[in-house]
Amino acid sequence: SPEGEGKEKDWNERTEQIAELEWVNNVEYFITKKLCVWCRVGNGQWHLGKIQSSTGEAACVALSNTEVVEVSMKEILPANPEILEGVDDLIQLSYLNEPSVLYNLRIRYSQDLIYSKAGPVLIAVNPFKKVQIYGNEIRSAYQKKALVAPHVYAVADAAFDKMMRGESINHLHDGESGAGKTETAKYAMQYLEALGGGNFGVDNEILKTNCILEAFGNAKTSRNDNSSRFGKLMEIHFNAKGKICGAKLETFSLEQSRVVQLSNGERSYHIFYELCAGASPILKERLNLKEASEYNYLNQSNCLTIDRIDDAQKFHKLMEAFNIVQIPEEYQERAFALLAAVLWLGNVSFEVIDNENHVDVVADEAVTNVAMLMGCNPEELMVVLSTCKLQAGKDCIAKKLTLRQATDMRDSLAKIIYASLFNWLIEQINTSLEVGKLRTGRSISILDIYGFESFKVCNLALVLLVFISFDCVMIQSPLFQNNSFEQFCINYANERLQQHFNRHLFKLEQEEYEGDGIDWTKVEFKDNQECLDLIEKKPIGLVSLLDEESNFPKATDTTFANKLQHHLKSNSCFRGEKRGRGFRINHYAGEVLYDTNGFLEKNRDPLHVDLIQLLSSCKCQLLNLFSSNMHDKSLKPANLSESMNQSVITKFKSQLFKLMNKLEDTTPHFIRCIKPNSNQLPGVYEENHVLQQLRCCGVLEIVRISRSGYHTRMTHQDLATRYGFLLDTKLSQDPLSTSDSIMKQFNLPPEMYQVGYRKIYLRTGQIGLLEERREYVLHGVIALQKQFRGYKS
Ligand code: AOV
Ligand code: MG
Repeated sequence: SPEGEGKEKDWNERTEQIAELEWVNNVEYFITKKLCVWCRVGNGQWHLGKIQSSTGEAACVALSNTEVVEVSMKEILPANPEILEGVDDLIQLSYLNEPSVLYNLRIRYSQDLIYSKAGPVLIAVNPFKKVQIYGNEIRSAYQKKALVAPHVYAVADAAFDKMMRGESINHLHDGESGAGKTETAKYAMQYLEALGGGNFGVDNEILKTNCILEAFGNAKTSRNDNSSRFGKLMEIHFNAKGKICGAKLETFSLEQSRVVQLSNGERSYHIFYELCAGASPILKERLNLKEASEYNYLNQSNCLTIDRIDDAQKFHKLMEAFNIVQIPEEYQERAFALLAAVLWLGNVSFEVIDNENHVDVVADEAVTNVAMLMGCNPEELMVVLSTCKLQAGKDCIAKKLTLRQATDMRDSLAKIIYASLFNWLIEQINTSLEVGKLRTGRSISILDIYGFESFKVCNLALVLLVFISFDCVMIQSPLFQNNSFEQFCINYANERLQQHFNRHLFKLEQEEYEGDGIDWTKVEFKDNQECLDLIEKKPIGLVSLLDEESNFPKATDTTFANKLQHHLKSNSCFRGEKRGRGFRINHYAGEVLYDTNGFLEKNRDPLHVDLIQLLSSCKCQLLNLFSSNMHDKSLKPANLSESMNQSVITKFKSQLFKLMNKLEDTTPHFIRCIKPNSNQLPGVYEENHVLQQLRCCGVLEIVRISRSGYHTRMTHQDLATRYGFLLDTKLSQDPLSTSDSIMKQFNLPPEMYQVGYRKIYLRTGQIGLLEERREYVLHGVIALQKQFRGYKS
């Protein structure tokens, strides 16, 4: 081949291509050397085997169970040599194909090695059991760099080091629901707390806040017994010595509908059950509290407890956490009273008084308890729950509500109280965490957001449920959950995060190489821009159309579905349903069928002026505070009615954009959490389930790009400043030629680096050589200085 051609091709990519090429041309070699291959047989599973003979089109393969099968060559892929079995970074695999990656992760998983690397990304496979890889000893080993195996501790440690060098960092935890994001995030926090602890006392508090957040923001769903129903960004600030000096918590979009409406087998927020189970007899009496099973909001889903979870014990833990975060006891009790009020609200019932379905509130124990707990007049409460005020000229007339409207009003009140309480708690936590109010510019943020959700898509578990519950009388309630507005919001947020991930790992990287004029072969990746366009584009995107239709009084879920079909059918990520109210979106993580039922109503979520007034009239200070907050918010923009009507999805979108802006300014570390089976079982590794998740997050592409990419990059100026003094020759004025001299002096092989216009690009591991050399020289200097001082004295 002409000279220099080799250089043009990227080194590693070339080896990989050669490997694949060799494979195709060297099937004979595989036969004679008895090398292993992967072979896909009838059921779609990959099996290890050895080729016995090949016709070019097909081959006879002896599987490891001694069975011999004939398969098309298309169904055969090279397997890696045994020495590469269970490598801790997928980059090391000679043959990068799906069965090899799956197998590698499986081998590690079976040895409780739940963490692996895919280049810069940490992969965490949920063990669903306690594994002995955490705790003080292991943590300090990572801190001392005595352990280097992939671990969330290692990621936290690297982030910490980077931060101390002046970069702002964030960890992003991605993965489907129940994959382990929240747990992994907690381990990362634990590590940082241990590292930066011993100052101001905040460090102790950060982990404790998790306990409060999980009680109020997590719930049992069909996919995860402790599912986060809100997103959170925890920003931990450090001082110049690397000690924690404050933290800030930001939360996103708590799922409010869960307070009033549950799907079968799921629970509402943990706190309700914990309160009912754990409150002291005195507290119970003061709040007129009953068993969880007595409350309609809780007993509607036939699920009151979680296996192996003791709600009462959790309640005591929560009280401890409250004290650590310094929420005064008086306020704790007020908060509990409001929770009890929410529960009693669910028991408020209505009686129909005319043939137009208008209603009155039934004056029973429920409504008196609510009034007592909220500190308002029961009559007033009953009026607010069953009437609406209409402005007729100058007069205000009260109109009776229908059963449906009154129920909605009651549920709205419950949701408003709960959501306000949640936000208030976050404020309390923040007040207690922001010790010293130091904004040092040194921070690490940890983002843990609800995972991608789709019911029905991969839910063998649900199908099973149908069979199991045939004995019960549960047939009338829909066992299959529909994907609704909440899932749409969650998946939209995940779609945005995925783009952030893509941008960082693929787009920006490649753009930077090209912009800096270095040789580079592009890696294709799955871009999700079209899906985001489908959702966000103005004026014809899903969000705009939803808002438009929500403002249109006569619109129904069906007209909305038709409108979507009409305007969006040209987008390849959209598919309308022929009949009914459904539509499908082809998300990066798979296709999801949504049901428009309830979309418009959930999106409107009108803020009832009557409810705000009621809250402000209550004797409870917390409720007064909530109502004035709502007033403030609704009054800020010039047009009151407009902001009151700002739709849920619009608010969600602007929150999401704020978050993304924040993320743009920081160096991300990605942790991809993988759920190995859909039943939350230990030791079960379902290949297809794992594969789907690996495909969604483009693991193979990440490995490919980082194999052929340059992990470390530094401006020539920075390189000269840090390592220039190591040069034997005189330092040149031009940083670029200094870079060149440094590379030459340290004999870095030419395929291990590239010199761009602005920066130097190094492959993984190369910077370590330079650092070692620098440390060595510096230590020598320090030792000399010491000696010198000793000599003088
Ligand atoms: P998620 O945050 O990703 O789901 P979690 O972090 O809540 O998932 O994990 C689900 C469950 O898996 C936990 O309750 C643990 O039982 C188990 N688990 C996860 N990681 C580990 C680990 N490292 N070691 C032991 N057990 C683990 V969601 O919030 O539903 O998207 O919305
Ligand atoms: Mg979670």
